Amino acid sequence: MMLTLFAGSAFADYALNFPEPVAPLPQQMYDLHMLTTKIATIIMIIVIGIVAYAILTFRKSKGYEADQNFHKSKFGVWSWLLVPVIVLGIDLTIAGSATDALKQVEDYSQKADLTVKVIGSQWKWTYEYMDDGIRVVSNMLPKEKAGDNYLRAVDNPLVLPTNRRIRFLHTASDVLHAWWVPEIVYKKDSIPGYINETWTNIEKEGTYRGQCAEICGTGHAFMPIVVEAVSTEKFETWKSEKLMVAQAAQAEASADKTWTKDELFSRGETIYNTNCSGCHQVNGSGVKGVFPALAGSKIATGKIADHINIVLNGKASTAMSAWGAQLNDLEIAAVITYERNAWGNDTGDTIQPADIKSARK
Ligand code: HEC
Ligand SMILES: [Cu+2]
Repeated sequence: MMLTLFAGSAFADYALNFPEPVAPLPQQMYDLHMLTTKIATIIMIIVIGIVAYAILTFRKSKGYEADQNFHKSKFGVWSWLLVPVIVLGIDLTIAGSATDALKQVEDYSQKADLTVKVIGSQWKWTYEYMDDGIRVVSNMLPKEKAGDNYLRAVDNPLVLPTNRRIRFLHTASDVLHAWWVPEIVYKKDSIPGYINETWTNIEKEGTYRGQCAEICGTGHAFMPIVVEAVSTEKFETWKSEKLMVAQAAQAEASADKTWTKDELFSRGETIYNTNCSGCHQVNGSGVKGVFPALAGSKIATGKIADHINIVLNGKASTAMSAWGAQLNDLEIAAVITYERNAWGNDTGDTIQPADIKSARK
C-alpha cells in the first residue's frame, strides 16, 4: 500500500499551494484564498501565543491567583466591544472582495468572443465550438502513450485562444460531471439536461491540465482535461485546419462510394477504440452486468437493422447513447462493420454509409 502511494509520484506535481492562475477571475479567487489564509494564519499565531503565554504565566504552581476584577478594568470593559468589531472588520474585508468575484462569476452580460459547449460523459469530454461547428472528442491517453503524464494526458486537447473572452456552456450526457481546470476557470457542475455557464480570459499561452471534479462512476479518474492555450493567430490556423479536415470527412462520408470490407473494418477499429471501448472494452468482452459484451452478442451478430438501430438511436435510460448525432454515416457504417467481424463475430457483413443514410430517415 505504501509502495503504491510513493510510486505515484509521476501522477502529480506535489506543491504546497494551488497552481497560479493565468486568467483574471481565477486570479482574483486565488488572491482571496491567499488573503483568507494569511488572516487565518495571523489569527492562529495570536491565539496560540496568548494561550501559551497564559499557560506559562498564570500557573497555580507559581502561586497565581485569578484576578477577580479584570472585567472591571478599562481593557476588560472595552475588549467586549473591540473584539467583535475587529472580527466584523475582517469578515467585511473578505466579503468585500468575495462579493466582487461572485458578481463576476454570475455576469453573463458581456459578449463572449468564443463559446465552447463542454459536454461530460462517461468517460470523456466533448467540446463543441458553437460558432464554428467544430467538435472535438477528448479521450484519456493510455499509459503507453501518455508516459509521465498518465492520467493527465488526452488525445485531443481543447485548443483556445489567449486574450479572448471565452464562454463555457457546461452540460453532461449521462450523469453529473464537473469540468475543472484551476489555472484558467472556476468550477461549475455539468448536469444532464441543464446548462451551466462559466467564462475566462486566458492571459498566457501554455498547457493547462485539469480533471473531472464530480464523482461520476468507475471511470471518474480517467477523464482528464487538457487545455492548449495559443495565440489568436495560431488558433485561427488550427481552426481552419480543423474545419478543412471536418469538411473533407463530411464530403467523404456523404459520397455515394461503396467501400470494401477491409477499409470499413480498419476505420471501424479506430472509431470503436476511441468511442466504444471505454464501456464495451477493446476485446469486445464488455463488463459483466454493466456493459454487454459485443463479442458473440445477439445484436452484433443478429439482424443488421437492429444493430444499426441501437448504434444510431441508443437505448433510452441506459448508458448506451445515440451515436447518430455524433458520428457520420461512414463512421457508423465502419464501426458496425467492425463489430460484426471482430472478436470472432465472423458474420462477413459489410455495412455501407448508404445503409446508414437510409436508416436515419
Ligand atoms: C457509456 C458506455 C457505452 C458506450 C461508450 C457505448 N456503449 Fe454500447 N451499450 C452500452 C450499454 C449499457 C448497452 C446495453 C443497453 C441495454 O440495456 O440494452 C449497450 C449496448 C450496445 C449494443 C447492443 C449489444 C447487445 O447485445 O445488447 C451495441 C451493438 C452497442 N452497444 C454498440 C456500441 C457502439 C458501436 C459504441 C460506440 C460508437 C458503443 N456501443 C458505445 C454502453 C455503452
Ligand atoms: Cu466525470
